[in-house]
Amino acid sequence: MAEAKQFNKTTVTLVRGDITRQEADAIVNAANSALRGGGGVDGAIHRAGGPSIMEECVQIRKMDGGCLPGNAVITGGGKLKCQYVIHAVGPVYRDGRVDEAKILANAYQSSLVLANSYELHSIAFPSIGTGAYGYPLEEAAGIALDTVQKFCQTDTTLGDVRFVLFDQFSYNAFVEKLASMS
Ligand code: AR6
Repeated sequence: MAEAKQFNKTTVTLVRGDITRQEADAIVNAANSALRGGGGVDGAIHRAGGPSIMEECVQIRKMDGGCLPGNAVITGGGKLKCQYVIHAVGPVYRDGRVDEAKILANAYQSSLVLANSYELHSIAFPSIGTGAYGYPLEEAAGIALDTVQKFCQTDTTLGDVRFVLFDQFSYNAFVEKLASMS
Protein backbone atom coordinates (compact mmCIF):
# COMPACT_ATOMS: atom_id res chain seq x y z
CA MET A 1 0.00 0.00 0.00
CA ALA A 2 1.27 3.45 -0.80
CA GLU A 3 -0.08 6.99 -1.06
CA ALA A 4 1.84 9.96 -2.35
CA LYS A 5 1.59 13.71 -2.80
CA GLN A 6 3.87 16.29 -4.34
CA PHE A 7 4.89 19.26 -2.22
CA ASN A 8 6.90 21.67 -4.36
CA LYS A 9 9.85 19.56 -5.67
CA THR A 10 9.49 16.82 -3.06
CA THR A 11 7.35 13.68 -3.25
CA VAL A 12 5.92 12.65 0.11
CA THR A 13 4.97 8.97 0.24
CA LEU A 14 3.17 6.94 2.88
CA VAL A 15 3.89 3.22 3.06
CA ARG A 16 2.98 0.51 5.52
CA GLY A 17 5.92 -1.55 6.67
CA ASP A 18 9.11 -1.98 8.61
CA ILE A 19 11.47 0.99 8.33
CA THR A 20 14.55 -1.22 8.79
CA ARG A 21 13.87 -2.66 5.32
CA GLN A 22 13.78 0.69 3.54
CA GLU A 23 16.36 1.70 0.98
CA ALA A 24 16.95 5.40 1.50
CA ASP A 25 19.86 7.77 2.06
CA ALA A 26 18.73 8.02 5.68
CA ILE A 27 16.15 6.45 7.92
CA VAL A 28 15.02 8.20 11.08
CA ASN A 29 14.98 6.56 14.48
CA ALA A 30 12.53 7.49 17.25
CA ALA A 31 15.23 7.58 19.89
CA ASN A 32 15.48 8.60 23.55
CA SER A 33 17.58 11.48 24.89
CA ALA A 34 20.27 9.17 26.20
CA LEU A 35 20.59 7.45 22.79
CA ARG A 36 20.70 4.18 24.70
CA GLY A 37 18.41 2.20 22.43
CA GLY A 38 15.17 0.68 23.64
CA GLY A 39 12.06 -0.99 22.25
CA GLY A 40 9.87 -0.10 19.28
CA VAL A 41 11.51 1.23 16.17
CA ASP A 42 14.69 2.07 18.11
CA GLY A 43 15.17 -1.58 19.12
CA ALA A 44 14.42 -2.75 15.59
CA ILE A 45 16.96 -0.35 14.03
CA HIS A 46 19.78 -1.32 16.39
CA ARG A 47 19.01 -5.04 15.98
CA ALA A 48 18.96 -4.87 12.19
CA GLY A 49 21.79 -2.34 11.86
CA GLY A 50 24.31 -4.07 14.09
CA PRO A 51 26.56 -2.74 16.87
CA SER A 52 28.33 0.08 14.97
CA ILE A 53 25.27 2.34 15.30
CA MET A 54 25.26 2.04 19.11
CA GLU A 55 29.03 2.58 19.18
CA GLU A 56 28.51 5.90 17.42
CA CYS A 57 25.63 6.78 19.77
CA VAL A 58 27.94 6.16 22.74
CA GLN A 59 30.50 8.55 21.24
CA ILE A 60 27.85 11.23 20.70
CA ARG A 61 26.66 10.77 24.30
CA LYS A 62 30.24 11.17 25.56
CA MET A 63 30.78 14.32 23.53
CA ASP A 64 27.38 16.04 23.74
CA GLY A 65 25.57 14.26 26.58
CA GLY A 66 22.97 12.77 24.21
CA CYS A 67 20.19 14.49 22.30
CA LEU A 68 17.53 16.74 23.79
CA PRO A 69 13.84 16.24 22.90
CA GLY A 70 13.15 18.01 19.60
CA ASN A 71 16.72 17.54 18.38
CA ALA A 72 18.36 14.99 16.11
CA VAL A 73 21.83 13.50 15.62
CA ILE A 74 23.27 11.39 12.81
CA THR A 75 25.23 8.12 12.67
CA GLY A 76 26.14 5.69 9.93
CA GLY A 77 23.61 3.10 8.84
CA GLY A 78 25.59 0.00 9.85
CA LYS A 79 24.19 -3.06 8.07
CA LEU A 80 20.98 -1.29 7.06
CA LYS A 81 20.17 -0.39 3.45
CA CYS A 82 20.71 3.28 4.21
CA GLN A 83 23.85 5.34 4.48
CA TYR A 84 22.77 7.14 7.65
CA VAL A 85 20.48 6.82 10.63
CA ILE A 86 19.14 10.10 11.99
CA HIS A 87 18.21 9.69 15.65
CA ALA A 88 15.41 12.12 16.55
CA VAL A 89 13.91 12.49 20.01
CA GLY A 90 10.21 13.20 20.38
CA PRO A 91 8.39 14.39 23.49
CA VAL A 92 7.18 12.11 26.25
CA TYR A 93 3.48 12.94 25.98
CA ARG A 94 1.85 14.09 29.21
CA ASP A 95 -1.25 16.24 28.65
CA GLY A 96 -0.47 18.38 25.61
CA ARG A 97 0.37 21.42 27.75
CA VAL A 98 4.09 21.06 28.12
CA ASP A 99 5.15 21.97 24.60
CA GLU A 100 4.68 18.46 23.23
CA ALA A 101 3.45 19.72 19.83
CA LYS A 102 6.41 22.08 19.42
CA ILE A 103 8.88 19.39 20.48
CA LEU A 104 7.40 16.87 18.04
CA ALA A 105 7.52 19.38 15.18
CA ASN A 106 11.11 20.20 16.10
CA ALA A 107 12.07 16.51 16.03
CA TYR A 108 10.90 16.30 12.39
CA GLN A 109 12.33 19.70 11.48
CA SER A 110 15.75 18.90 13.02
CA SER A 111 15.89 15.62 11.08
CA LEU A 112 15.03 17.37 7.81
CA VAL A 113 17.59 20.12 8.41
CA LEU A 114 20.26 17.53 9.20
CA ALA A 115 19.42 15.48 6.09
CA ASN A 116 19.53 18.61 3.97
CA SER A 117 22.91 19.63 5.42
CA TYR A 118 24.25 16.23 4.30
CA GLU A 119 22.68 16.92 0.88
CA LEU A 120 20.58 13.76 1.04
CA HIS A 121 17.90 13.01 -1.52
CA SER A 122 15.77 10.46 0.33
CA ILE A 123 14.70 10.03 3.93
CA ALA A 124 12.26 7.66 5.65
CA PHE A 125 10.51 8.54 8.92
CA PRO A 126 8.59 6.40 11.37
CA SER A 127 5.73 7.98 13.31
CA ILE A 128 7.88 9.61 16.00
CA GLY A 129 6.41 9.74 19.50
CA THR A 130 3.23 7.72 18.95
CA GLY A 131 4.42 4.44 20.48
CA ALA A 132 6.01 4.24 23.92
CA TYR A 133 5.98 8.04 24.25
CA GLY A 134 2.19 8.14 23.89
CA TYR A 135 1.54 11.06 21.50
CA PRO A 136 -2.07 10.91 20.22
CA LEU A 137 -1.87 9.52 16.69
CA GLU A 138 -4.12 11.84 14.66
CA GLU A 139 -2.55 14.99 16.07
CA ALA A 140 0.95 13.58 15.62
CA ALA A 141 0.23 12.69 11.98
CA GLY A 142 -0.89 16.28 11.40
CA ILE A 143 2.24 17.73 12.98
CA ALA A 144 4.50 15.36 11.04
CA LEU A 145 2.97 16.13 7.64
CA ASP A 146 2.57 19.88 8.27
CA THR A 147 6.23 20.12 9.25
CA VAL A 148 7.34 18.25 6.14
CA GLN A 149 5.08 20.32 3.89
CA LYS A 150 6.50 23.56 5.29
CA PHE A 151 10.04 22.28 4.87
CA CYS A 152 9.35 21.39 1.23
CA GLN A 153 8.73 25.07 0.52
CA THR A 154 12.42 25.72 1.24
CA ASP A 155 15.23 25.00 -1.18
CA THR A 156 16.00 21.40 -0.22
CA THR A 157 18.01 18.51 -1.62
CA LEU A 158 15.29 16.13 -0.38
CA GLY A 159 13.19 14.93 -3.30
CA ASP A 160 11.81 11.80 -1.61
CA VAL A 161 10.37 11.91 1.90
CA ARG A 162 8.70 8.73 3.13
CA PHE A 163 6.69 7.83 6.17
CA VAL A 164 6.90 4.14 6.97
CA LEU A 165 3.97 3.23 9.18
CA PHE A 166 4.16 0.00 11.08
CA ASP A 167 0.46 -0.67 11.71
CA GLN A 168 -2.81 -0.03 9.91
CA PHE A 169 -4.07 2.57 12.42
CA SER A 170 -0.97 4.70 11.97
CA TYR A 171 -1.09 4.29 8.19
CA ASN A 172 -4.76 5.29 8.09
CA ALA A 173 -4.17 8.38 10.26
CA PHE A 174 -1.39 9.60 7.96
CA VAL A 175 -3.43 8.82 4.82
CA GLU A 176 -6.38 10.80 6.16
CA LYS A 177 -4.22 13.81 7.02
CA LEU A 178 -2.34 13.74 3.70
CA ALA A 179 -5.62 13.55 1.76
CA SER A 180 -6.82 16.72 3.50
CA MET A 181 -3.73 18.71 2.49
CA SER A 182 -3.27 20.81 -0.63
N1 AR6 B 1 9.28 0.30 11.44
C1 AR6 B 1 8.45 1.38 11.46
N2 AR6 B 1 7.75 1.76 12.54
C2 AR6 B 1 7.90 1.03 13.67
C3 AR6 B 1 8.76 -0.10 13.75
C4 AR6 B 1 9.46 -0.46 12.58
N3 AR6 B 1 10.29 -1.49 12.53
N4 AR6 B 1 8.66 -0.60 15.01
C5 AR6 B 1 7.78 0.16 15.68
N5 AR6 B 1 7.32 1.14 14.88
P1 AR6 B 1 8.15 3.91 19.31
P2 AR6 B 1 8.32 6.64 20.47
C6 AR6 B 1 6.34 2.20 15.17
O1 AR6 B 1 7.67 3.38 20.62
O2 AR6 B 1 6.86 6.66 20.77
C7 AR6 B 1 11.90 3.44 22.41
O3 AR6 B 1 12.09 2.53 23.43
C8 AR6 B 1 5.44 2.02 16.37
O4 AR6 B 1 4.39 1.09 16.08
O5 AR6 B 1 9.20 3.14 18.60
O6 AR6 B 1 8.94 7.86 19.87
C9 AR6 B 1 12.98 4.53 22.38
O7 AR6 B 1 14.21 4.06 22.87
C10 AR6 B 1 4.92 3.44 16.54
O8 AR6 B 1 3.85 3.68 15.62
O9 AR6 B 1 8.75 5.43 19.48
C11 AR6 B 1 12.40 5.60 23.26
O10 AR6 B 1 12.71 5.37 24.62
C12 AR6 B 1 6.11 4.30 16.11
O11 AR6 B 1 7.01 3.42 15.44
C13 AR6 B 1 10.91 5.48 23.04
O12 AR6 B 1 10.68 4.13 22.63
C14 AR6 B 1 6.85 4.96 17.26
O13 AR6 B 1 6.87 4.10 18.39
C15 AR6 B 1 10.44 6.39 21.93
O14 AR6 B 1 9.05 6.30 21.83
